[in-house]
Amino acid sequence: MNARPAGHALVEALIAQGVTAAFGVPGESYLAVLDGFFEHRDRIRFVACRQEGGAAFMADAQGKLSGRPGICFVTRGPGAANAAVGLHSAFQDSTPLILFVGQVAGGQRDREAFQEVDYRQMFGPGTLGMAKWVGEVQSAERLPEYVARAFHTAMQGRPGPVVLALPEDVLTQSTAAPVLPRVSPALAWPPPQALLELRALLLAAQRPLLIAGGSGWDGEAAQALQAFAEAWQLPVACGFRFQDCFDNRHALYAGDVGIGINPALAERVHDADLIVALGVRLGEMTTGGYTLLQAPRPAQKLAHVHAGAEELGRVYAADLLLQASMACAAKALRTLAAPPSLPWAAWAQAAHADYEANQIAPSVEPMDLAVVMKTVQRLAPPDTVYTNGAGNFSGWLHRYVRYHGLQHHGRTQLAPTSGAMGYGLPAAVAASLLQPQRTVVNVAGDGDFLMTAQELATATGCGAGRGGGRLISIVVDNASYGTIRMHQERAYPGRVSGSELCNPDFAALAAAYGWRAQRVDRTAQFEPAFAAALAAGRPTLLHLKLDAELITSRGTLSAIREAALRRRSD
Ligand SMILES: Cc1ncc(C[n+]2csc(CCOP(=O)(O)OP(=O)(O)O)c2C)c(N)n1
Repeated sequence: MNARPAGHALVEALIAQGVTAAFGVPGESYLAVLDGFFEHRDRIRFVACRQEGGAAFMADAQGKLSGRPGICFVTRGPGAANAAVGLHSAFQDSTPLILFVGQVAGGQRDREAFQEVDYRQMFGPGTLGMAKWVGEVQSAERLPEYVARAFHTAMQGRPGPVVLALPEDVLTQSTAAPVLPRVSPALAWPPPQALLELRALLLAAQRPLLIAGGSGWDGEAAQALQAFAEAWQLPVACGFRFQDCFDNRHALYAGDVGIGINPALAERVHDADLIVALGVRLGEMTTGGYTLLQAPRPAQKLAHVHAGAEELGRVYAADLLLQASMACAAKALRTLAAPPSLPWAAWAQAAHADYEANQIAPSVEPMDLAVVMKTVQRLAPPDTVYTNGAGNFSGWLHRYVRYHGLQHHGRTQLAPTSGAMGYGLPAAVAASLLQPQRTVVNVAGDGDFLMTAQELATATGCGAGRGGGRLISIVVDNASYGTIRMHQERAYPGRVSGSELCNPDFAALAAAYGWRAQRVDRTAQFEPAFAAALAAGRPTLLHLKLDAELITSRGTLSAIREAALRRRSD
């Protein structure tokens, strides 16, 4: 191997891992790497973002779409601090991601040199919820070892983010270190005995429910899950923001278990006598705050299949714990022979009927978001990717869009289980850039959108939304941090504090960044506006006005306030 700066060797290592784009904000701390990107610009792209939070969200979207680590580069302390939101979101979503961070030269360590931070302390595994592993490259010669470990660690077991610090003096050293081959994650197959135990649990059940989700799925695994569900006629629910694990159009689909759960599905989780949790963490969102499944000993029988040993038995005393990667688990389950007749046919049919009934909603004026979401799905191509951040607006998206199973076109949902506001626009930009033939629709709240609105410029700069697919952002403007307002009305009725917003003209804002933009005030205006966005050759923002009174897809602000006041006077 010819000698070259370690910064170049790092870029070569990324290329060998199959990386074609990295997201970041440049810093003087890693100039040698930026020079490596220049050297290899015909094979890999450095996408210059406008804030590290946006860059890290883009890398998360890259990780979700590809199943391999998303790549983010940031400079020392300030860059790392800004990127933290993306790291935390990747952790909660179990998204493989590598955050490369500039670090001061070895000879300056521990002096609180310019922008110096100890990333092991800042993000270390002991910090619960930020990174699986934090490493610091010790020498140019060992760079390949560190990079390979970062890829393995991000993908293996429960996938997640890792941080690799890059001391400046290491990056400029000349090295003949080799480029290691592409890393494949070591996968865990379920042991045959455990599969038989799972079969026995199924055979003893009357009202089983499968909840699928989490990370590590691929198209074959999703197809195998469908085959397993069909063979056993199992109703399948999806974990919060993992709705594309199972095709939402399938007759066994029961809905998603998360914020704003269909009350009929919540009841069904409660009434099930066996829950098979496949790939999902049994966290607060999936368990209805540890109530649908009571902690630590649920009323239902529980079989939990997860890739991370540390997630198994973490909260719940389950009847069966099974460690397996999601790329393998469903394929193994598919081999389990089902008996000729199953006692729960009516239960499974009712589960899907509840999902279908939940698609119907009374119409509202002047802006009906149920109609909007259904229109989007009717007009958008079937392989459309939907992205969102956090806020009540996402409830309409999750409820009315039927996410296609990822066996058909790969992931169709990019959304943070962490509930991180600002995720949707950067994720949409990344998806559009990485898979330019696909249409990407971002649905955002007004509060949510402005957290990362600067990435409108990234989209314009990198040419996102100008391939065969379209890039469309729908901003739902209710002049409020509506979710918080809703919680306020529940807990402190009538005392509005800190949740009102003074908004810009979103259409004018987007136009200033070179986007097409249109304001939509009434439901009837939406369909032509969305059709025009699909026909346009550049990204479009649609600015939808919504009365904050329509606070969720299920109720109004005044009803929530009145109920709270009634509770007080009782
Ligand atoms: C980064 C971040 N900050 C704060 C919150 C708390 N939070 C959750 S939802 C929400 C309001 C979202 O407002 P908006 O995007 O306007 O959507 P709406 O709820 O009005 O539909 C806030 C502040 C969060 N989840 N993430």
